[in-house]
Amino acid sequence: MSEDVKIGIIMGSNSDWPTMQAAARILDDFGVPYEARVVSAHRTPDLMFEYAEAARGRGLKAIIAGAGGAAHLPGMVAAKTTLPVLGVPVQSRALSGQDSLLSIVQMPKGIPVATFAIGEAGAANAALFAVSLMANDDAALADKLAAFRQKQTDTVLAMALSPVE
Ligand code: RP5
Repeated sequence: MSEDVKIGIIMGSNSDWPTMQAAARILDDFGVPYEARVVSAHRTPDLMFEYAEAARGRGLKAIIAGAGGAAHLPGMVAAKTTLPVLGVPVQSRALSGQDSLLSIVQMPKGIPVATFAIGEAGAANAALFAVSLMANDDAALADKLAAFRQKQTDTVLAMALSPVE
C-alpha cells in the first residue's frame, strides 16, 4: 500500500467492484491517489475495525464505502473513524438497492454517513465529492474540478435533437 494514498475505497464484496470502479475511475481522472479493498462488515468485522481505526493515522482524508443489501459497512466504519465516510448503496439482487440505500442513509443521529445514489452514479458522485473535499486545500485540484464541470456544461449546450419522426 502506497503511503501517499488519500482516499480509501472499500466494499463488502468483489461483486461490488463493477459498481465501485466508477469511483476509482473518477479518482484516476483527477490524479487523486487511492486504494481499493474488499472489507466486509459481517464477514471480516475485525479487518473492518482495524481499517477504520488506522485510516486517519495512515493519512487518508475520506473513505468511500460501498455495500449492498443490509449495508452496514459505511455506518460501522463511520462509527470507528472521524474521517468523512461517503456511502454508496450497491444495487442488490433482491430489492434493487432500495435496501442498501435505506440501510446507509438512515444513520441514527450522531454518526453521519454522506449517502449517495444507488449504483454507479452514486459511486462516481462519491468520488467527485471526495475530490471536492480535497480541493478545499488544493487550488490545482479545484481548477481541475471547475474544468470538469465546464466540460459537462459545454457537452449539454452542444446537444442537438434529431428531427421529429
Ligand atoms: C454485501 O453483500 C456486499 O456489499 C454485496 O453487495 C452483497 C453480496 O455479496 P456477495 O454475495 O456477492 O459476496 O456484503
